[in-house]
Amino acid sequence: MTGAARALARCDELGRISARQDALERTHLSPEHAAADAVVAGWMREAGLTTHLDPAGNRIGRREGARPSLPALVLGSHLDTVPDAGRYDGMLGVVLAIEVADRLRHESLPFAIEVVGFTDEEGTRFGDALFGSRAFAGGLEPGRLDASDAEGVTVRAALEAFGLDPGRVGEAARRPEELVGYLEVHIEQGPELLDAGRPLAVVSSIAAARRFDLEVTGRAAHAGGAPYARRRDALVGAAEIVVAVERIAKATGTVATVGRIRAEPGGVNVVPGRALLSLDVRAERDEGRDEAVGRIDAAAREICAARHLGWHLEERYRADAVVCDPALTAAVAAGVAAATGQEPPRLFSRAGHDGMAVAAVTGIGMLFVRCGNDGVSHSPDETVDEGDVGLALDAFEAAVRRLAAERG
Ligand code: HGY
Ligand code: MN
Ligand code: MN
Repeated sequence: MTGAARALARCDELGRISARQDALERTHLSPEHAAADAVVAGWMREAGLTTHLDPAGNRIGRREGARPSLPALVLGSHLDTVPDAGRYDGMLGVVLAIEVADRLRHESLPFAIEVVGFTDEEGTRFGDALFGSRAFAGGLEPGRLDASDAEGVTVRAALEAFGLDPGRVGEAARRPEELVGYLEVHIEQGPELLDAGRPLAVVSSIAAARRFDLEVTGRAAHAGGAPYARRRDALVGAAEIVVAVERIAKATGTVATVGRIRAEPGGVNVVPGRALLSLDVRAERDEGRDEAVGRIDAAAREICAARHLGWHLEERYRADAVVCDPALTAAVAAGVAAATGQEPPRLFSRAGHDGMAVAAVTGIGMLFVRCGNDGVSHSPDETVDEGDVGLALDAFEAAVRRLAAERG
């Protein structure tokens, strides 16, 4: 079985570890997280890595370099998913990192190799994202352990239920001198490589992002007896805001998405008195992101004022744009050229990644793999081509070998 075939088979195996029968959903500190963690730990051991779960719930496998306790080149991605996810977002990067560690297991390298399966890159369960990678980089915000999920379970309680000590999460933090850099292979999660007819790309930077909970408040009323002139319909106001979000994002060259909306009280014969929405805004630069947020907020206030509605937005997540490290990016580009015979295209990533957090403690480099099926991701229709995955694995291995050669 080739490394690419084994990697895809392992993505299929992880794709079957889900909280739902009908779809893939595996969230932070869930029983499914524990089950996937155990499987990945076994694969790490098979690849010659010594493995442990760090205090934040990240699965880490390590093999020493030519001498013990050398700084580590970290290879990895995340093991958690969005609701109704695809099998490759995150998982492909972890299993390919294990394949590279396996290929290099007999090499005496000038650095240690660490493979990391980060937890909670998506933020699906508790709302904020990058929990594992921010803990790894020592950047976990105060109060993160007090966030709670839809059942009211806090991160703190979930860590304890998972067998971890919330008081020790800070010990997951790594020091810059312990690390050589971080490389992540990830599916592109868009159509650019598909449209260009190219299998791989080097990532230049990762987009800036902010996420919000939005609340529009009106007055519940009878769907029959309430005349329009007296209605304060929160859902109609929210609908106008959703359209304004798309208009403003297009006008500012950013991307903004309302992924979730809920009307309350939710009776078919009741004018909604409250509407709750999510908002996800991204841009290549922090300034562009923040300008779009400002314009969306202003437009929403105008819409709500005209309809005598209340408006509130609360930020749940913020990540500034991150530029990939030039030396690591050059190694990834050289690896792609060695594997494909072509210089790779450079893309900025509109999707967020753990590298946004890890960049706080060491340089990052990323390699994108073409997505099939119109480039769709965050969907069970996510696909990759085995030949592309084979090229990605060869490019990933070549990049690590080049970094080893550079460090002598
Ligand atoms: O939302 C993102 O961009 C990433 O998939 N977490
Ligand atoms: Mn994702
Ligand atoms: Mn991802």
